[in-house]
Parts: sequence; structure tokens; C-alpha cells
Amino acid sequence: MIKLHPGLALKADDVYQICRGGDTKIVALMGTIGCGKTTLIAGIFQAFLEGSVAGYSFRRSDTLVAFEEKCFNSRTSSESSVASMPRTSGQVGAEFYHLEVVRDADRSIHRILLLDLSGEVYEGAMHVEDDAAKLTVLRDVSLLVQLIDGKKLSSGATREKVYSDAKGLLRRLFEVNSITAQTPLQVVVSKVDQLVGDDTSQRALEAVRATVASRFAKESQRPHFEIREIAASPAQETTVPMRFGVNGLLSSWLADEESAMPALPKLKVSGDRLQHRLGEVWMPERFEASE
Ligand SMILES: Nc1nc2c(ncn2[C@@H]2O[C@H](COP(=O)(O)OP(=O)(O)O)[C@@H](O)[C@H]2O)c(=O)[nH]1
Ligand SMILES: [Mg+2]
Repeated sequence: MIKLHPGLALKADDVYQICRGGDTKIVALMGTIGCGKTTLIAGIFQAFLEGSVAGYSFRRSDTLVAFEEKCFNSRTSSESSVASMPRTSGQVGAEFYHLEVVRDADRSIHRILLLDLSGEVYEGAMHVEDDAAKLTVLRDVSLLVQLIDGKKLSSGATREKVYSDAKGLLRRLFEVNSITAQTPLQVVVSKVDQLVGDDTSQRALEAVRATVASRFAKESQRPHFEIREIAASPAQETTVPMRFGVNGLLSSWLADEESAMPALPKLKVSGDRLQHRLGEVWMPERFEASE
């Protein structure tokens, strides 16, 4: 029996229900607190509300309420001069955002689950081996997206830590078998407005990409490795358009298996196995509801 749920962010137990509906890509967003994951998810949903995105139209979502909540939060914050999103609730270990879209060209249906693990979970995994080992949910993802904070890259004081945190986390997850050598990886530089100012020319973006690429030489061996730049919510003093790079990012996630993500770790439909796997998603005790 399909359980009814109120459209909130899915919990791990609900996820297999959705994945039974056909091939569903799971895209895991990783990144430290404040790197812009929530803004990106809100931006994607907002873009679909406004129309077709990169040749795909919104069809339905099992997490509509959760998406709307994220958008509401980013809308209210965009009215203040310094935009700010509420912290992704620490008590939530893992949230999945579901999207079912139709490709305008051939009316084919595509399903995607965005996994937003709270920043706290990732920071735990970065520093504690046991914590990294509990992120078994990552074994079934189609793509790991490592966000790195462009604002922090813009300052010499924070730059090195951004690289070492990102690389350290990937290494740790691999060492404890939470990801494999075959897990596809995309590195996304968020808040690129903070790096290029108003200059979003190809040349400026390529310079950013080359700099970042030089720091991810080893990681670039992973399947489908690529670096992208986005500004989901650029600072008001720049002329960088809202959701810069977001459509392209989304279409790279939705692209056909053959061309983009033919790799192994595709979620299988086997409900039991998946429920078992996802049942292991780790909710750190210290972030449990305090009420
Ligand atoms: N300048 C700039 N700030 C951004 C951008 N995207 C997000 N932010 C800001 O970064 C902060 C943290 O974003 P959030 O999405 O909550 O990060 P999360 O903790 O990874 O979910 C917020 O104040 C956002 O407004 C961007 O493209 N450019
Ligand atoms: Mg967040």
C-alpha cells in the first residue's frame, strides 16, 4: 500500500515508495553549513514554478510542501538587504526532495530525488570516522555533488579550508566505504558572484574552473567528473542574474543515462533492499528534536 504523506520532505523510510515508480536518480548535495544547498533547492523549485527549465516541465512532486517552505524562506529573506536562509533544521538528518518532470521534446518522464543532508551531518562525517561510515545512503546515489562556497574561496583566510574540507570528506567517505571509486562526482562552486563580481563571461568562469580543477586532480579521476559554477542567489550589488547556472546544473542531472550518468550506482527498484539500506540513514542523536 502506498502511504500518503503530506508533501513534507521525505524521510528515508518513504523514499523507496517513490523509487518504485521507475528509474529515479538520486543526487546527493554535500557541503558545509552555509554553502548554499538550501538556496539551490529552493531555486530549482522556483524555476519550475515559473515555467519550463532547460527543456523540462514540472509534472509533480511528492514533496511539494517542503519545496514551498524552502521557497517561502528564500523569498522572505530576499526582501532584506542581506539574504539569509534559516538553518536547515539540525534535527533532520536527511531530507529528500522529489521532482517528476517531463521533457518537452518527447514528453518522456524523468524523476529525481535531491538528497539534502544537513550540514551538521557532513561536518560530523568530516571529523569522525564512525559518522562517515554511517552515511551508507550515499552508496545508492547516482551522483555526488560537492558544493564549495565561492564566498569562502574569495578570501585567502578561508580558501584552503574549503579545499581541504571537501577533499577530506570525499577521502573519508571512500575509506569507510560510504562511496566507491565509481561514484560519479560533480564539484559545484556556489556563490560564484563572490568570485567574479559582475563578470560572468566564459573567460572569467573558465579561470575559476581551472583554479578549482588544479585542486581536485585526484578526485577528477571519478566518473563524470566536472566542475560547474552557480549563483543561486547572487548578492544585490552584483549584476549576476538570479539562479545563475542553476538551469544548466539541473539539466546535467537530468541528462540521459548514456550521455551523462551511465555509472553503476543507480538505485534499483528492489523495495526491501532499498528500505533496508535507507533505513540505515543516520540521524545523529545530538540533533534530535529537543521538544
Ligand atoms: N552571494 C551569494 N550568496 C548566496 C548565494 N546562494 C546562497 N547564498 C547565501 O548563503 C547563505 C547560506 O545559504 P543556505 O542555502 O542556507 O546554505 P546551506 O546551509 O548550505 O543550506 C544565505 O545567506 C544565502 O542567501 C549566491 O549565489 N550568492
Ligand atoms: Mg540548508
